[in-house]
Amino acid sequence: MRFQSFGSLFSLVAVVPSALAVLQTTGDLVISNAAVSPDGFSRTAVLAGATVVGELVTGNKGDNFQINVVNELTDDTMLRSTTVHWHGIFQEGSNWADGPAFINQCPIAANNSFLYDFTVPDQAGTFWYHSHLSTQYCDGLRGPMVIYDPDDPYADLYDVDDDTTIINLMDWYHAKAETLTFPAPDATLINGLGRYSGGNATDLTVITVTSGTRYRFRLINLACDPNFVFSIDNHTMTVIEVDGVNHEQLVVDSIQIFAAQRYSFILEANQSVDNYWIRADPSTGTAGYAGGINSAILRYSGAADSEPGTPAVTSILALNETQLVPLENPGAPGEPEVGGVDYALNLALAFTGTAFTINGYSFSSPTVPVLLQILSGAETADSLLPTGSVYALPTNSTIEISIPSGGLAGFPHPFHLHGHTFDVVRSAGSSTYNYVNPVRRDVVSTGAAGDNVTIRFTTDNAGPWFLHCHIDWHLEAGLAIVFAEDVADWNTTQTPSTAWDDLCPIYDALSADQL
Ligand SMILES: [Cu+2]
Repeated sequence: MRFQSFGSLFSLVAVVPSALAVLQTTGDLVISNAAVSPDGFSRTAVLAGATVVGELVTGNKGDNFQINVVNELTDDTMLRSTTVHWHGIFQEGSNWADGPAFINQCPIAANNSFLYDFTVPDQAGTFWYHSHLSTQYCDGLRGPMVIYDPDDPYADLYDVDDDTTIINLMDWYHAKAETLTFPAPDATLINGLGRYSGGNATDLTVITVTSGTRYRFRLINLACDPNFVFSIDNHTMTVIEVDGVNHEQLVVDSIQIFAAQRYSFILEANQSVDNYWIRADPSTGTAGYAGGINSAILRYSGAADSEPGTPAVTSILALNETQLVPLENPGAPGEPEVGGVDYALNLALAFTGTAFTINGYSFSSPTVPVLLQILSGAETADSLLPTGSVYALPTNSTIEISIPSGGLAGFPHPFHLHGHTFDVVRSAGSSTYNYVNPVRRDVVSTGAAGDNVTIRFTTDNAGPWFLHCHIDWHLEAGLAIVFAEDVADWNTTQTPSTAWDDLCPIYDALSADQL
């Protein structure tokens, strides 16, 4: 089906309401069930702030956040408990507020609330939040989070940077996550609207720009699985931020963005007043743009209220990760040679046909959160559960992790480390090692057969930190480990709230239909 064959196009295109709810540093984030039909197919979802794109959470660099997650989930055909992870936030000194269930906390039971209290002293940029309980975020619990920098070094490059310049890319499933095994998504949503193959020509998101104005767009991949090749017809994009880290300007015409990654780019509205396709071609699901799938609309003020007629063109300036250079303090810790660190670890990945393993162990959640195991008396890192999946890291040390993914089933796997950014000294698609100024980020594609993506960071943040594939179906199938950082000091460095102490007893008392 081609969009030219549709009938009354003009009436089918609607502008997304601009008055999105915003939660600024402090307040309630209500998690609830509701029926939604972002692509014309109605299903019950798990929502943050009652919208398909969860309520925007914002603050400034240096702010303290006090976000009270209120669990009003009632639908027992999906998980009723929840947690929220603040993706990319270091949580230094507040590991208990990081969010992953059974690593950092027990889930929040329905009809309960839990206060996430954390400070963001030295980070700014584009982040997001999502459920970190099983595959719950695939049912909808995900939204953007932006930390603004009042002293942004790139402030002179753009005129507009607000809640209208956030571009949320999502995969969307018509079935509930618990019923799915390694599924393909039904639709791509851009800012909460999209179409599915074989569906109706429902409303698409319209992003309006004014000719002559420069915009800082914040692109977020909130997907459970696909990476997207993102582009905007007739426009280049100047990338300035990668996963909450400022980078030197890099002009591109397309961006392959993996699950959980973010980019800020400058777009100058310098083309003729018209409509242009915004494209996000997914790696799984239905590719292409037939019938307006995987699309949204960039509309210049004054242009007709219609769908664009611009054709898809071949990218000639695709983003290449090896060309990204951190703006501040570039350079990887350690010596400029393979293994030139205090502690080097190789991750051998495998797939059994149903489960993923790392160095022979498939991750499955312990019943007692890793952090609580120490606080409640476990003596040594060796005794931490789950067996084979927890690695004690020496404190104040340089760390190198190599991940030869070798075309493992389901590749490319985007790996995310909690509690840190890392320097990617060897990127996917490259056999060159760069210790001088490699990209710094918190999610990296581990590539295909022949790749050996290698990252470095310094252990300066005590606590248990999850390292996992951010394809949520793969995490659920065990593609994860936990780093126990400075474990000997958790009893003094980790100070959870009393409400945190109460989470496990409440959760453990739930009956099966209340989980
Ligand atoms: Cu994966």
